[in-house]
Amino acid sequence: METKNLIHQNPGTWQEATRHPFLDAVREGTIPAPAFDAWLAQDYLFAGDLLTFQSRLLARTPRRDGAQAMLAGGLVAVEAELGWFEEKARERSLTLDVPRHPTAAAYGDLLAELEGVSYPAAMTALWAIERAYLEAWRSAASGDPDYREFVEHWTTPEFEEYVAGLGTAADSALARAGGAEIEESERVFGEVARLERDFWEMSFSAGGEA
Ligand code: HMH
Repeated sequence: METKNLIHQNPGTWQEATRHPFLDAVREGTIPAPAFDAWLAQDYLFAGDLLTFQSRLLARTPRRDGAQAMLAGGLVAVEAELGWFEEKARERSLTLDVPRHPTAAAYGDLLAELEGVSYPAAMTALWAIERAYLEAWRSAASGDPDYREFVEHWTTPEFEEYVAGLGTAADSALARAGGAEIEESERVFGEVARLERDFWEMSFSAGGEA
């Protein structure tokens, strides 16, 4: 089993994780500001949780295939991303000191749970998390200039290369995994995809409430 099979075997789930009216509205420039701002503040919280998960994953990543260097580089990038979110929030006069929405809390719970799953499953989950964002933001590309820097953040060649590196590390781990670990990897892939969909849904509905 390889990472690409996970996407091919779950086309509907993956489509929902990576295509959403939120992203269409970003592309068209019709996203209501409250929806975008809600996404930004909740994604900042998510990125903080991701940093925690990824730090602990690095501690159990094997040296083979350059996986440690790849993941350590990713960790530096996630920390820098927190600073970038802080800067974007300042520019938009937003506070990042907001309560966690239940969906962001559920995603944080999954990240915490991933600390207890096998290495192949945890690496597969991290790959799915980043791969979902790459595809999702690609679907918002070539649109409204107001949001271009957000689209670019997750569609640069560097980010693409990072996602490919995560895929290589996950495939290498899956190639060595036993049946139970493969099953666990399939399960966490599904959970990541479901929470990615819920995250867009959460952000988009925040616009309707305003
Ligand atoms: C919800 N998924 C979510 N937020 C992100 N920033 C990423 C993935 C990519 O890091």
